[in-house]
Amino acid sequence: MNPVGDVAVIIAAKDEGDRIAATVTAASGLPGVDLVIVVDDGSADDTYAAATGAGATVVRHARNRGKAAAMETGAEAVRLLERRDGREVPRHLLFLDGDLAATAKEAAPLIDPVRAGSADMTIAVFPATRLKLGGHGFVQRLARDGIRRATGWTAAQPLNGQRCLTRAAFEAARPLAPGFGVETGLTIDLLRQGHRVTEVEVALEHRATGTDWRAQVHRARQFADVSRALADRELRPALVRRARRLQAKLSGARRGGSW
Ligand SMILES: Nc1nc2c(ncn2[C@@H]2O[C@H](COP(=O)(O)OP(=O)(O)O)[C@@H](O)[C@H]2O)c(=O)[nH]1
Ligand SMILES: [Mg+2]
Repeated sequence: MNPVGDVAVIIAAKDEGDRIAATVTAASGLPGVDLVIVVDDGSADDTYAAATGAGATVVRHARNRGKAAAMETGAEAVRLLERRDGREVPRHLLFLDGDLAATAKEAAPLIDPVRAGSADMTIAVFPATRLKLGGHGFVQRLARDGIRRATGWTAAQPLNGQRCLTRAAFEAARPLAPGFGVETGLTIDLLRQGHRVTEVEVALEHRATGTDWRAQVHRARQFADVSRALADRELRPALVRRARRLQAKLSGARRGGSW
Protein backbone atom coordinates (compact mmCIF):
# COMPACT_ATOMS: atom_id res chain seq x y z
CA MET A 1 0.00 0.00 0.00
CA ASN A 2 1.28 3.48 -0.81
CA PRO A 3 1.85 5.72 2.22
CA VAL A 4 0.03 8.65 0.61
CA GLY A 5 -2.26 8.17 -2.34
CA ASP A 6 -5.24 9.52 -4.20
CA VAL A 7 -7.30 6.37 -4.70
CA ALA A 8 -9.41 4.19 -2.41
CA VAL A 9 -10.34 0.73 -3.62
CA ILE A 10 -13.80 -0.49 -2.58
CA ILE A 11 -14.66 -4.16 -2.92
CA ALA A 12 -18.25 -5.30 -2.31
CA ALA A 13 -17.93 -8.96 -1.47
CA LYS A 14 -20.27 -11.82 -0.72
CA ASP A 15 -18.78 -15.25 0.00
CA GLU A 16 -15.41 -14.49 -1.61
CA GLY A 17 -13.30 -16.32 1.00
CA ASP A 18 -11.36 -18.17 -1.70
CA ARG A 19 -10.30 -15.10 -3.66
CA ILE A 20 -10.61 -12.00 -1.53
CA ALA A 21 -7.11 -12.13 0.00
CA ALA A 22 -5.42 -12.29 -3.41
CA THR A 23 -7.69 -9.51 -4.69
CA VAL A 24 -6.88 -7.26 -1.72
CA THR A 25 -3.14 -7.91 -2.00
CA ALA A 26 -3.08 -7.08 -5.71
CA ALA A 27 -5.32 -4.01 -5.30
CA SER A 28 -3.10 -2.68 -2.50
CA GLY A 29 -0.17 -2.54 -4.90
CA LEU A 30 -1.93 -0.37 -7.50
CA PRO A 31 -0.28 3.00 -8.04
CA GLY A 32 -1.81 5.68 -5.81
CA VAL A 33 -3.90 3.27 -3.74
CA ASP A 34 -3.49 3.92 -0.02
CA LEU A 35 -6.78 2.48 1.24
CA VAL A 36 -8.56 -0.78 0.46
CA ILE A 37 -12.05 -1.19 1.90
CA VAL A 38 -13.84 -4.51 1.73
CA VAL A 39 -17.54 -4.52 2.48
CA ASP A 40 -18.46 -8.02 3.57
CA ASP A 41 -22.14 -8.16 2.71
CA GLY A 42 -23.31 -10.81 5.15
CA SER A 43 -21.02 -13.58 3.87
CA ALA A 44 -21.48 -17.07 5.27
CA ASP A 45 -17.81 -17.93 4.71
CA ASP A 46 -14.49 -16.50 5.97
CA THR A 47 -14.47 -13.43 3.70
CA TYR A 48 -14.14 -11.10 6.71
CA ALA A 49 -11.11 -12.86 8.19
CA ALA A 50 -9.42 -13.38 4.83
CA ALA A 51 -9.83 -9.72 3.82
CA THR A 52 -8.63 -8.48 7.21
CA GLY A 53 -5.64 -10.80 7.07
CA ALA A 54 -4.66 -9.38 3.68
CA GLY A 55 -4.60 -5.83 5.11
CA ALA A 56 -7.96 -4.44 4.03
CA THR A 57 -10.16 -2.29 6.21
CA VAL A 58 -13.26 -4.44 6.46
CA VAL A 59 -16.80 -3.27 7.13
CA ARG A 60 -19.42 -5.92 7.65
CA HIS A 61 -23.13 -5.89 6.95
CA ALA A 62 -24.67 -8.24 9.52
CA ARG A 63 -27.13 -9.36 6.86
CA ASN A 64 -27.00 -9.28 3.07
CA ARG A 65 -28.08 -5.90 1.68
CA GLY A 66 -27.04 -6.17 -1.97
CA LYS A 67 -24.21 -4.84 -4.07
CA ALA A 68 -25.30 -1.20 -4.33
CA ALA A 69 -25.78 -0.88 -0.56
CA ALA A 70 -22.32 -2.40 -0.02
CA MET A 71 -20.78 0.11 -2.44
CA GLU A 72 -22.48 2.99 -0.60
CA THR A 73 -21.23 1.62 2.73
CA GLY A 74 -17.70 1.42 1.32
CA ALA A 75 -17.79 4.99 0.01
CA GLU A 76 -19.16 6.21 3.34
CA ALA A 77 -16.33 4.44 5.18
CA VAL A 78 -13.80 6.22 2.95
CA ARG A 79 -15.49 9.56 3.62
CA LEU A 80 -15.48 9.04 7.39
CA LEU A 81 -11.81 8.04 7.39
CA GLU A 82 -10.95 11.11 5.31
CA ARG A 83 -12.84 13.32 7.76
CA ARG A 84 -11.07 11.71 10.72
CA ASP A 85 -7.71 12.30 9.04
CA GLY A 86 -8.57 15.90 8.16
CA ARG A 87 -8.00 15.12 4.51
CA GLU A 88 -9.14 17.96 2.25
CA VAL A 89 -9.04 16.44 -1.24
CA PRO A 90 -11.23 13.33 -1.46
CA ARG A 91 -9.80 10.18 -3.02
CA HIS A 92 -11.00 8.78 -6.31
CA LEU A 93 -13.03 5.60 -5.79
CA LEU A 94 -12.00 2.43 -7.60
CA PHE A 95 -14.67 -0.27 -7.35
CA LEU A 96 -13.43 -3.79 -7.94
CA ASP A 97 -15.19 -7.14 -7.63
CA GLY A 98 -13.91 -9.58 -5.04
CA ASP A 99 -13.21 -12.39 -7.50
CA LEU A 100 -10.42 -10.80 -9.57
CA ALA A 101 -7.69 -12.37 -7.42
CA ALA A 102 -4.14 -11.55 -8.56
CA THR A 103 -5.35 -10.05 -11.86
CA ALA A 104 -6.54 -6.99 -9.88
CA LYS A 105 -2.99 -5.70 -10.32
CA GLU A 106 -3.96 -4.92 -13.94
CA ALA A 107 -6.57 -2.32 -12.92
CA ALA A 108 -4.26 0.73 -13.08
CA PRO A 109 -5.44 1.92 -16.53
CA LEU A 110 -8.90 2.47 -15.02
CA ILE A 111 -7.45 5.10 -12.70
CA ASP A 112 -5.38 7.09 -15.20
CA PRO A 113 -8.13 9.00 -17.12
CA VAL A 114 -9.88 9.90 -13.84
CA ARG A 115 -6.65 11.11 -12.28
CA ALA A 116 -5.82 13.08 -15.42
CA GLY A 117 -9.25 14.72 -15.33
CA SER A 118 -10.28 13.41 -18.74
CA ALA A 119 -13.05 11.11 -17.42
CA ASP A 120 -15.46 11.25 -14.48
CA MET A 121 -15.99 7.49 -14.60
CA THR A 122 -14.11 4.71 -16.35
CA ILE A 123 -15.58 1.25 -16.93
CA ALA A 124 -13.43 -1.80 -17.55
CA VAL A 125 -13.66 -3.84 -20.70
CA PHE A 126 -12.28 -7.34 -20.17
CA PRO A 127 -10.61 -8.90 -23.20
CA ALA A 128 -13.10 -11.16 -24.98
CA THR A 129 -11.08 -14.30 -24.26
CA ARG A 130 -11.19 -13.60 -20.54
CA LEU A 131 -14.78 -12.51 -20.36
CA LYS A 132 -16.22 -15.88 -19.39
CA LEU A 133 -19.67 -14.44 -19.22
CA GLY A 134 -21.36 -17.79 -19.15
CA GLY A 135 -25.06 -17.27 -19.55
CA HIS A 136 -24.96 -13.56 -18.76
CA GLY A 137 -25.30 -12.56 -22.40
CA PHE A 138 -29.00 -11.76 -22.26
CA VAL A 139 -28.68 -9.60 -19.15
CA GLN A 140 -25.79 -7.76 -20.82
CA ARG A 141 -28.00 -7.12 -23.83
CA LEU A 142 -30.85 -5.91 -21.64
CA ALA A 143 -28.52 -3.42 -19.92
CA ARG A 144 -26.79 -2.34 -23.15
CA ASP A 145 -30.06 -1.71 -24.99
CA GLY A 146 -31.55 0.11 -22.00
CA ILE A 147 -28.51 2.36 -21.60
CA ARG A 148 -28.59 3.12 -25.32
CA ARG A 149 -32.29 4.01 -25.21
CA ALA A 150 -31.76 6.22 -22.18
CA THR A 151 -28.57 7.99 -23.26
CA GLY A 152 -27.66 7.16 -26.87
CA TRP A 153 -24.39 5.59 -25.69
CA THR A 154 -23.49 1.97 -26.42
CA ALA A 155 -21.46 0.19 -23.75
CA ALA A 156 -19.38 -2.82 -24.71
CA GLN A 157 -19.67 -4.35 -21.23
CA PRO A 158 -22.45 -2.49 -19.44
CA LEU A 159 -22.44 -4.77 -16.37
CA ASN A 160 -18.72 -4.60 -15.74
CA GLY A 161 -18.33 -3.67 -12.07
CA GLN A 162 -14.72 -2.52 -12.26
CA ARG A 163 -15.07 1.25 -12.31
CA CYS A 164 -13.15 4.29 -11.17
CA LEU A 165 -15.08 7.47 -10.29
CA THR A 166 -14.27 10.86 -8.90
CA ARG A 167 -15.88 11.43 -5.51
CA ALA A 168 -18.00 14.16 -7.12
CA ALA A 169 -19.33 11.76 -9.77
CA PHE A 170 -20.10 9.14 -7.13
CA GLU A 171 -22.05 11.63 -5.05
CA ALA A 172 -23.91 12.84 -8.14
CA ALA A 173 -25.09 9.29 -8.82
CA ARG A 174 -26.51 8.68 -5.33
CA PRO A 175 -28.79 7.10 -4.34
CA LEU A 176 -27.47 4.17 -6.38
CA ALA A 177 -29.81 1.80 -8.22
CA PRO A 178 -30.38 -1.16 -5.87
CA GLY A 179 -28.58 -4.50 -5.99
CA PHE A 180 -27.10 -5.60 -9.28
CA GLY A 181 -28.81 -2.71 -11.07
CA VAL A 182 -26.05 -0.49 -9.74
CA GLU A 183 -23.81 -0.50 -12.83
CA THR A 184 -26.67 0.20 -15.22
CA GLY A 185 -27.99 3.00 -13.03
CA LEU A 186 -24.56 4.59 -12.54
CA THR A 187 -23.92 4.72 -16.26
CA ILE A 188 -27.29 6.20 -17.18
CA ASP A 189 -27.40 8.71 -14.34
CA LEU A 190 -23.88 10.04 -14.89
CA LEU A 191 -24.28 10.33 -18.66
CA ARG A 192 -27.62 12.10 -18.27
CA GLN A 193 -25.98 14.62 -15.98
CA GLY A 194 -23.28 15.33 -18.53
CA HIS A 195 -20.45 13.44 -16.84
CA ARG A 196 -17.79 11.90 -19.04
CA VAL A 197 -17.79 8.09 -19.09
CA THR A 198 -15.11 6.04 -20.88
CA GLU A 199 -14.53 2.34 -21.30
CA VAL A 200 -10.96 1.14 -20.84
CA GLU A 201 -9.61 -2.24 -21.87
CA VAL A 202 -7.82 -3.97 -18.99
CA ALA A 203 -6.35 -7.44 -18.60
CA LEU A 204 -8.53 -8.40 -15.65
CA GLU A 205 -10.06 -11.81 -15.19
CA HIS A 206 -12.88 -12.94 -12.92
CA ARG A 207 -14.46 -16.20 -11.87
CA ALA A 208 -16.15 -18.03 -14.70
CA THR A 209 -19.89 -18.07 -14.17
CA GLY A 210 -21.20 -21.59 -14.06
CA THR A 211 -24.52 -23.06 -15.01
CA ASP A 212 -25.39 -24.55 -11.63
CA TRP A 213 -28.40 -23.39 -9.60
CA ARG A 214 -26.40 -20.70 -7.78
CA ALA A 215 -25.39 -19.17 -11.08
CA GLN A 216 -28.97 -19.32 -12.30
CA VAL A 217 -30.24 -17.60 -9.17
CA HIS A 218 -27.53 -14.95 -9.58
CA ARG A 219 -28.57 -14.33 -13.17
CA ALA A 220 -32.23 -14.10 -12.25
CA ARG A 221 -31.46 -11.53 -9.54
CA GLN A 222 -29.25 -9.60 -11.93
CA PHE A 223 -32.00 -9.62 -14.54
CA ALA A 224 -34.59 -8.37 -12.04
CA ASP A 225 -32.32 -5.62 -10.69
CA VAL A 226 -31.24 -4.37 -14.13
CA SER A 227 -34.88 -4.34 -15.25
CA ARG A 228 -35.82 -2.30 -12.20
CA ALA A 229 -32.97 0.17 -12.73
CA LEU A 230 -34.12 0.67 -16.31
CA ALA A 231 -37.80 0.96 -15.41
CA ASP A 232 -37.02 3.56 -12.75
CA ARG A 233 -35.09 5.58 -15.31
CA GLU A 234 -37.16 5.13 -18.43
CA LEU A 235 -40.24 6.18 -16.54
CA ARG A 236 -38.76 9.58 -15.94
CA PRO A 237 -39.08 11.05 -19.45
CA ALA A 238 -42.74 10.02 -19.54
CA LEU A 239 -43.31 11.62 -16.14
CA VAL A 240 -41.51 14.77 -17.24
CA ARG A 241 -43.69 14.98 -20.37
CA ARG A 242 -46.83 14.61 -18.26
CA ALA A 243 -45.62 17.20 -15.77
CA ARG A 244 -44.85 19.63 -18.64
CA ARG A 245 -48.32 19.11 -20.15
CA LEU A 246 -49.88 19.76 -16.77
CA GLN A 247 -47.73 22.83 -16.27
CA ALA A 248 -48.69 24.18 -19.70
CA LYS A 249 -52.37 23.59 -18.92
CA LEU A 250 -52.05 25.37 -15.60
CA SER A 251 -50.23 28.38 -16.99
CA GLY A 252 -52.79 28.55 -19.85
CA ALA A 253 -55.55 28.55 -17.28
CA ARG A 254 -53.78 31.31 -15.34
CA ARG A 255 -53.43 33.45 -18.47
CA GLY A 256 -57.11 32.88 -19.23
CA GLY A 257 -58.00 34.40 -15.90
CA SER A 258 -59.78 31.35 -14.59
CA TRP A 259 -57.10 30.60 -11.96
N1 LIG B 1 -22.49 -6.66 -1.71
C1 LIG B 1 -22.77 -7.74 -2.41
N2 LIG B 1 -21.90 -8.13 -3.32
C2 LIG B 1 -22.17 -9.26 -3.98
C3 LIG B 1 -23.34 -10.03 -3.79
N3 LIG B 1 -23.29 -11.09 -4.62
C4 LIG B 1 -22.14 -10.98 -5.30
N4 LIG B 1 -21.46 -9.88 -4.91
C5 LIG B 1 -20.17 -9.37 -5.34
O1 LIG B 1 -20.34 -8.75 -6.58
C6 LIG B 1 -19.22 -9.02 -7.41
C7 LIG B 1 -19.66 -9.67 -8.69
O2 LIG B 1 -20.25 -10.90 -8.38
P1 LIG B 1 -19.97 -12.20 -9.22
O3 LIG B 1 -20.55 -13.36 -8.47
O4 LIG B 1 -18.53 -12.27 -9.58
O5 LIG B 1 -20.90 -11.92 -10.47
P2 LIG B 1 -20.57 -11.81 -12.03
O6 LIG B 1 -19.20 -11.25 -12.16
O7 LIG B 1 -21.64 -10.93 -12.55
O8 LIG B 1 -20.68 -13.19 -12.53
C8 LIG B 1 -18.27 -9.87 -6.56
O9 LIG B 1 -17.35 -9.02 -5.93
C9 LIG B 1 -19.19 -10.49 -5.54
O10 LIG B 1 -18.53 -10.80 -4.33
C10 LIG B 1 -24.24 -9.56 -2.80
O11 LIG B 1 -25.28 -10.16 -2.52
N5 LIG B 1 -23.91 -8.42 -2.14
MG1 LIG C 1 -17.38 -12.04 -11.31
